[in-house]
Amino acid sequence: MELQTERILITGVLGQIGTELSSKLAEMYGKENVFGVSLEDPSRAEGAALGLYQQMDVTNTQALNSFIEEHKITTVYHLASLLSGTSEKNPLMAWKINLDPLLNLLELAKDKKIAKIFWPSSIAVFGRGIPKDNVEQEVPLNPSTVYGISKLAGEKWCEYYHNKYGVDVRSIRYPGLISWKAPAGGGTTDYAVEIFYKAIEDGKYTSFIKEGTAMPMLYMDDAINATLQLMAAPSENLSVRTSYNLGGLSFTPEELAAEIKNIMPEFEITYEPDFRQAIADSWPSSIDDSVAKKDWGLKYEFNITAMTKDMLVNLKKKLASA
Ligand code: AKB
Repeated sequence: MELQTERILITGVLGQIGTELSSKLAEMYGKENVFGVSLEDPSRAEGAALGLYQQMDVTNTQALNSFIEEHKITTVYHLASLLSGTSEKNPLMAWKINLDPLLNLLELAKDKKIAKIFWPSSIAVFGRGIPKDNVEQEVPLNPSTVYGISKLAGEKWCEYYHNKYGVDVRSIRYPGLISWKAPAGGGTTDYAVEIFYKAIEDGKYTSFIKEGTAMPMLYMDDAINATLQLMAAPSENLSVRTSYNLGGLSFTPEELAAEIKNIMPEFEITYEPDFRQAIADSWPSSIDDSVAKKDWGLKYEFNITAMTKDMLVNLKKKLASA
């Protein structure tokens, strides 16, 4: 196969990560070389930075493979996934959606029909038997959620296809991602996005995660930069072919509320934990990402204060113009 221009497909393109990643990739490679698919109605893709959008269920292997062939796709950012909360409610569907399309793409890469894959894993791969803080890259992985189990299996498949067939698949264990352009959906860390919407709309927020629960989080700008850095790194620099730890920030709901209060003094937070508290309790509080820093130069720009300020400014503007 001759690969000259990078032609990129993003699955789950209208989701929280895909919305921002597609704009960046369009700037880098030209909009005409960035393609997107998701379950959403095409009307939702109006204005997206995409050469072409198609409504598609990525578990439909035939539809996905025909699209890849027809548009001469070279690189796939496979973001379509069910997150932790939704997966807990639909375990078998989560397994199917989170694993089957990944295996199909790994097979395509093995057969040299695509050249490179990015696949998101999660801090959900961690579980019991390890310290809560500064969790290192290589530790025993004992996830207790169906989402974590599916991500752990996916990581091992990525490593297997790389070691056995030389497939160039790269992955990051994302922490909770915070962003204002597209809403989060179905995750345990979503409270840290919802809190901003409610602060602006109602001046108060009831958190489904209780006080004292620290989780690893990251602002979307830093997550997108890290993803692009990893994908641009020379293959020989990458020592991890399961998935790289990404630490970012670590904070509790009350610490985030205090940052919001610094800008909006009238803001109030209350707590009503639900089933997602048990998921949060099974995850680490903070992550050691020194391997990503060493292998491909991971770095961050946003701390919790800068992130809070940026979120409030941009989300206020967005909601005012809606
Ligand atoms: C979730 O909460 O499910 C996700 C994740 C940490 O992978 N944001």
